[in-house]
Formats: sequence, C-alpha cells, structure tokens
Amino acid sequence: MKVIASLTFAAAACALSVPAFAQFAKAEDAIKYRQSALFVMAQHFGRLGAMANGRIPFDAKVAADNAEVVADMAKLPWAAFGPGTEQGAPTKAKPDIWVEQAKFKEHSDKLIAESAKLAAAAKTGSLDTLKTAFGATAGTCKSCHDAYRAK
Ligand code: ASC
Repeated sequence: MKVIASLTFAAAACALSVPAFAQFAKAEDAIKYRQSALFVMAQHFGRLGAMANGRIPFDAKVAADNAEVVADMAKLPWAAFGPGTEQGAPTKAKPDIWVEQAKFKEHSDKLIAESAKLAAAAKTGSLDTLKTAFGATAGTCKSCHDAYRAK
C-alpha cells in the first residue's frame, strides 16, 4: 500500500512539475507532432488563400470551416518545441528557437491571435474582410519562418 501511495505521489508530482515536452515519449515524436499540426494548418490555410486570391470561387461556409480549423491548429505546435526537441528527426526549426524562447512565443501568440481574428472574419461572409484577415495571418506565418525556419 505504501509503495502504491508513493508511486501515485511520484506520478502526480511528475505530471505537475515536468515541462510540456514530457507529453511526448521522445524528441522524434514531438518533432513529428509539431510538423503534423503545421502541415494540417497549412492545408486549410491554403484553401483560404485560394479563395482570397481568387484561384477558387469564394464560398463563405467553406471559408468559415477552414478558418476554424486553422485557428484550432494554430494552438497546437508550440508545446512540441520543448527542451530537448532541437533534434531527433529531420527538422527545419532553427536552434535560435531554444535560445530566444520569449521572442519565439511572441510569434506563436501572434499567430494564435491573428488566426482567431481570421476565423471571426470568415464568419462575416465578406470576402474583403476575409482577404484582410488572411493577409494579416499570412504575415505572422512569414515573419516567424523568416526568423526561425531554415530554408
Ligand atoms: C501557407 C503556408 C505557409 C504560409 C506562408 C505565409 O499557406 O503553407 O507557410 O502560408 O507562406 O507567408
């Protein structure tokens, strides 16, 4: 009983004190996770871009659905950039991410904020509103990539 109690305590203490990285069994999993989240986000963002740029017809419902996925996915990758995930699988993430964590977080927070605005903009049903919000969101993708993604 004592052993079980202390194991339970140890497990609870671990859950409380370890960084978000601990949700991944290994660095490779964290890298795959963040790449997957960013990939799914890019697929849905690309569909919005096609509408914003007139490559496919504007459909308000499709736009709203895609923008909602973008806003949801935008929250996910960042917990997978934890300590020790600089390498472990092929990655374009620059080492500066782990040196300039506050700056990196500013970028990710900006994306989360802009993609939430994008989802709200898409719900208005106005293509012009969508275009503006798409541009602002794409700008946050680009500025982070310029700083923290290798070519
Ligand atoms: C996309 C995509 C990105 C961003 C970026 C915006 O659709 O895959 O990485 O937009 O190109 O500048």
